[in-house]
Amino acid sequence: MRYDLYVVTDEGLSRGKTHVEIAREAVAGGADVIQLRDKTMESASLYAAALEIAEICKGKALFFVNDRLDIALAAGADGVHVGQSDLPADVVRKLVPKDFLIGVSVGSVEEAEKAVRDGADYVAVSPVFSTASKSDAGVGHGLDTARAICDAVSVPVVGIGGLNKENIPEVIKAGIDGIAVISAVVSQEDISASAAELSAIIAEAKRSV
Ligand code: TZP
Ligand code: MG
Repeated sequence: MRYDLYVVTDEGLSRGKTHVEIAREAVAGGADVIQLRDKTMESASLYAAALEIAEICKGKALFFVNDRLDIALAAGADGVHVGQSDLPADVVRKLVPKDFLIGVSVGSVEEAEKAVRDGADYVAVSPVFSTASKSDAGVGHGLDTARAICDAVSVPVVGIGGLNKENIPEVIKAGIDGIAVISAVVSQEDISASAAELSAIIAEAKRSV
């Protein structure tokens, strides 16, 4: 599984673009993963968006739904992404088909190790740096914590929070496998070009580690 460029959709930060438009443009630019994230949309609309995004991602990118296991399963997504206050990963694991992927947000080595024991396929260090894109994200855990988590677990480790083209090289250097972003792609004028640019920076950074 490739988690190199992981784009999280957000209609509040996208200059008016819908989740589906964000996903289409990000995948066209080479995003490896799309996560549909919306805390307020009604289930029917979220399901409709998820169905379209599943089609867009088919054969091109992995597709995760944030938090909403029901929507992820119903729309045929590749997986669900849960946080520390969502349905626990071990409970999710009991409810899903064998090949269904589970991602878990973590902020410490202990949380990362527990997530893996509970059946996580990847963990996301969240947030790596402080960010205005998520009001309750909290203070960034920083690169030392990111490095410690990468050393502690054998599943892929994604980083999220304040990541951009300037800091990607140092984040990759810390051992992070995947760069998850909202604003560095979703808020840009040209989503596809921004995704392509970040993908190239990630690839170059990985060649130099
Ligand atoms: N989870 C932790 S930080 C964050 C989420 C969804 C927001 C990331 O947005 P940005 O703009 O890439 O900092
Ligand atoms: Mg959540």
